[in-house]
Amino acid sequence: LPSAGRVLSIQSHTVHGYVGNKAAVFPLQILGFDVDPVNSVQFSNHTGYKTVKGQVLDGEQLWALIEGLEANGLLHYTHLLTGYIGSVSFLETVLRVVEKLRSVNPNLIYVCDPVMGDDGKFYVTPELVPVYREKVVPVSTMLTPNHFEAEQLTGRRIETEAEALQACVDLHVAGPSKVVITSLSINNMLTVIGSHVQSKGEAPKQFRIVLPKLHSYFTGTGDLMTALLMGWSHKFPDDLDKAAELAVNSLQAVLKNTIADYGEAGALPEPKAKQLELRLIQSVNEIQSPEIKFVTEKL
Ligand code: ATP
Ligand code: PLP
Ligand code: PXL
Repeated sequence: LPSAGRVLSIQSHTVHGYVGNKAAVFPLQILGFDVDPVNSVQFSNHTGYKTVKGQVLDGEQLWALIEGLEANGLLHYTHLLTGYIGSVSFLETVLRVVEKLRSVNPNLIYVCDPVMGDDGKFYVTPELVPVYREKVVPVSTMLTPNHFEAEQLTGRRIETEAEALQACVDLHVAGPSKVVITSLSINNMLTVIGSHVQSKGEAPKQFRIVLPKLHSYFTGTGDLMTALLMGWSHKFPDDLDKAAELAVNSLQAVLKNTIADYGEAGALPEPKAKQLELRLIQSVNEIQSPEIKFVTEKL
């Protein structure tokens, strides 16, 4: 079977549990990619636990890895994937990586999850906002902000679906041809909004997928969502509606399996508790061939 492509995935590593690269690498492998992970941090666990120990990679250390690959002629990537990035200097180095990878492969697809925060709150330094906005968004191919991040990147409040669709248009103008707003909270439902332009300046194709909100708090779902969107977009490069439908349905199946597994063990924590871990490995079939329960509505 031919490889779907070779991905450089710059994300967190947690020893225990599934966020960052631990949430992205396995599904991408299942979908046929060769994945080369760079671990931007190595932590014992994600930050929802009471203690976190570990190490952070700095920009110079990231660049050293790129130099090693380059010296051996190993820098040919079809895709770059980035998620949570904690500092301006690391994000600036990621920009150098984009430029370097594009000098080797001008067709490099850069999928960026501009992780900054959620529910009106930052979990990174707000100094990252102008860097994402002015430098990263323009070089990304696909962008997967949540509600809060889309507001930060456009500088405008998003309170209605129409405003979310307009935010996608603004982001297309700034750079990416594919935008998915991964979690818009409207009427107590969760709406995923997608938008795709074939070429600059044309009217985008837009869609929504509406999901019921589950009463648990998951960590790593944003990372998994972006990986699945990237994976399915490779199979359906001109059909973001379809790619997003597959990604969303895989993800919902993972969440269903996660809740069922904790529930059976009598270990389902309070809805607000943040120690749930995705049952990713147990969901290999649902990642490979999701059953479609939530459908895309074209707008
Ligand atoms: P990031 O901060 O990484 O950009 P995000 O905030 O968009 O990501 P999540 O809020 O975790 O990430 O949502 C990503 C996807 O996970 C949603 O589109 C939805 O499909 C699913 N999801 C997450 N939490 C829930 C929930 N409580 N109920 C139903 N679906 C959920
Ligand atoms: N909290 C912190 C500190 C994070 O770094 C992240 C990472 O994105 C999250 C929460 C949310 O994770 P996700 O949106 O992938 O579920
Ligand atoms: O995107 C989730 C994530 C990534 N990296 C680290 C995290 C989390 C979520 O808590 O702690 C280090």
